[in-house]
Amino acid sequence: MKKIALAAALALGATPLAAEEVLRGVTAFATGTTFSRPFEAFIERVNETGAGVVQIEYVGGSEAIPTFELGNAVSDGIVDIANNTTAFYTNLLPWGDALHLATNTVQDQRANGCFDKIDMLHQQQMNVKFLARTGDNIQFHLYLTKPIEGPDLSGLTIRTTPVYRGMFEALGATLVRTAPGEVYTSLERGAIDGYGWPTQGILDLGWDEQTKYRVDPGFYQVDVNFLVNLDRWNSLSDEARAVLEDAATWIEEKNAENLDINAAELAAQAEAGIETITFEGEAAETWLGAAQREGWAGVEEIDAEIAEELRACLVD
Ligand code: 173
Repeated sequence: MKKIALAAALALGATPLAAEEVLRGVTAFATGTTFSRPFEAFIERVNETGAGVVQIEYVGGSEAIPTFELGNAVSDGIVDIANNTTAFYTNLLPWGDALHLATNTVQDQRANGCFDKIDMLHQQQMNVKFLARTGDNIQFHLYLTKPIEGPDLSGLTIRTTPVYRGMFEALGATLVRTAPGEVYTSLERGAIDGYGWPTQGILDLGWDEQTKYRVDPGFYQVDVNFLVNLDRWNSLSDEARAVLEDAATWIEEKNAENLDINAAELAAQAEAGIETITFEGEAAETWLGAAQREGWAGVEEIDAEIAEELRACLVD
């Protein structure tokens, strides 16, 4: 393709075209599932709008690079662009947990300067450009194989990531951290009594077969981010960067669709036999209070200054 473009340009007597840039992209989630889908739509968009300028070659998911290794891989330039959530790269960005404590949207964060702050911190501390945030309007839940009466998780072994750790620990759970790829077999073996996961994606992964209850209300807000190796980002032409930035804001607008997708997903969970345990009144206050308190306490403990700065622009 490059050769043809060059030959065509020469034949026309024009200046040869700048070589088309090709970025290798990897997702932290299974390909074709909920949290890879926006990245896949973004790649398709870039490959259309960036023809002759920049293309993304979709290498794959956690079978290509293990989930918790993807942060290192994009930081080191082994991967050029990654679809990843902060909970999977806390080794590089320990305060990253702040992102899912946001109560506003990525559009708000672009408008109030928060996005630039988050981008700058990613660049400085992780050598990546923070290009886009997907997952707005999706919350997290606790899913269980056995019922509970109230917000007391003592005696339960729960699969976690850093997202839920502080909250579930404060409520008494015993925690095991695993990548999403290990959840199904952990449930099947009875090694865990439940797991934290967002509203969307359970059926996609087949986990409904092993899940009996979802606990409501949900808490926090999903962040699944597109990260570009900073050296690679800086090596791109302005035109290539513009293609990527345009596709980034295009995919972020689609975050609004999550409200409808959530409704369909909750209906499908009920259809699949997953019962809802809903905390109300004092129980709901304990549940959500633990989420907020422990979430921010964790970030403050890591970096009080960043916590204060981000809280001011992530929380309405
Ligand atoms: O539970 C998880 O693996 C997790 O932390 C997460 C974060 C964002 C989207 C999906 C899952």
